[in-house]
Amino acid sequence: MTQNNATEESQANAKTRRASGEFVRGISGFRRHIGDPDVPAEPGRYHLFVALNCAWCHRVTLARNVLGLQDVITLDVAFPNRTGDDDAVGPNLWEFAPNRIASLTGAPLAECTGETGTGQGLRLAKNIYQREGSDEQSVPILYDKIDGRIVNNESAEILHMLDAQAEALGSTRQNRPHLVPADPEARTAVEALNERIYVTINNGAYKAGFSSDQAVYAKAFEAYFDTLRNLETLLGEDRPFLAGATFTEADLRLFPTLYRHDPVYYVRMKLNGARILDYPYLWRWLCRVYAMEGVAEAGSLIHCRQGYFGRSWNGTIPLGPITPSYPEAYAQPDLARSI
Ligand SMILES: N[C@@H](CCC(=O)N[C@@H](CS)C(=O)NCC(=O)O)C(=O)O
Repeated sequence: MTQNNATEESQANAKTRRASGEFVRGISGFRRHIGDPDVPAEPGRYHLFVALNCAWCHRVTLARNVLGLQDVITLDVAFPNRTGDDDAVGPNLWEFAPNRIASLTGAPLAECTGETGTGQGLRLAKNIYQREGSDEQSVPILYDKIDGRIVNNESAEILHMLDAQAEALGSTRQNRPHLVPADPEARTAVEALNERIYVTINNGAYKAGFSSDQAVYAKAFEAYFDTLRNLETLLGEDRPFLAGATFTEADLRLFPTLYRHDPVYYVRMKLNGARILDYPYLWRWLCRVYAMEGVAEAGSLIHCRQGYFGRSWNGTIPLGPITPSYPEAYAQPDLARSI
């Protein structure tokens, strides 16, 4: 399988790089596609396992919603914090625990579900992989409820197949966006944006926040804000979306990171060079996408804050930002300085 820079990062010398303090993301192992001979596009057949604080899962919940597939693809939501060090099953595992109390709210989280996709009420995402002899444990997972098998666990590929098969999967959404443009030139432009956004923004945020080497952090920090400045200029050329007049995959991929920037990443990933609010075109783009049908419901900043802070440092979750508060601020495009 050839490595695609817009989807995953090089695993070259991954061990040495990790040992020297660089955060290196692994590769997803399940890579079948809806439309393959044994993976027919049928309404109601597929299920998604996600966590709402996971930025990669956010891609697939966004695709499910903007493509109008909420009624034909079912969804389970894991608790934002993974298992603790004292858990008998081991630490760092996604669990389906609808009654677990969130320290941020002092109550269970309404969006969290049990595991309903396999029909076995499993506790962990890891258990879904174990059934197929795999030791993977990540989310998102696209699952086939008819033959009881995992189809794919790579968000970039999952959103492509939902886009390509939306009609056959039963989408009834009028004027739904086409995430991958039909026009080859536009598609090339979107792919170039995808790669830069993946390397410096989507994965770059983790490279900055999770690396324990100052030089690696500083390089990721510079690349992140360099791309934000570049995208600000791009959107300043009188275009509502990154690739022009219509919403594409490039916008969908950028949104989860910028949605998390001011309320989470600014502190948690040490990306405190600026807020998105300080970029008037990017801010208005963020509000424009947030206002699209199905976008607001596809994510949760409560889950993000609980997930990113709930098990870090001393476990307390920052209560800010207060003025403005988020996500309410995303309904105020004019909050950013005038253009
Ligand atoms: N390339 C995958 C990455 C998925 C991923 O890294 N998910 C994280 C959550 S944000 C995870 O579950 N990590 C746990 C692990 O890999 O053990 C995708 O985009 O779907």
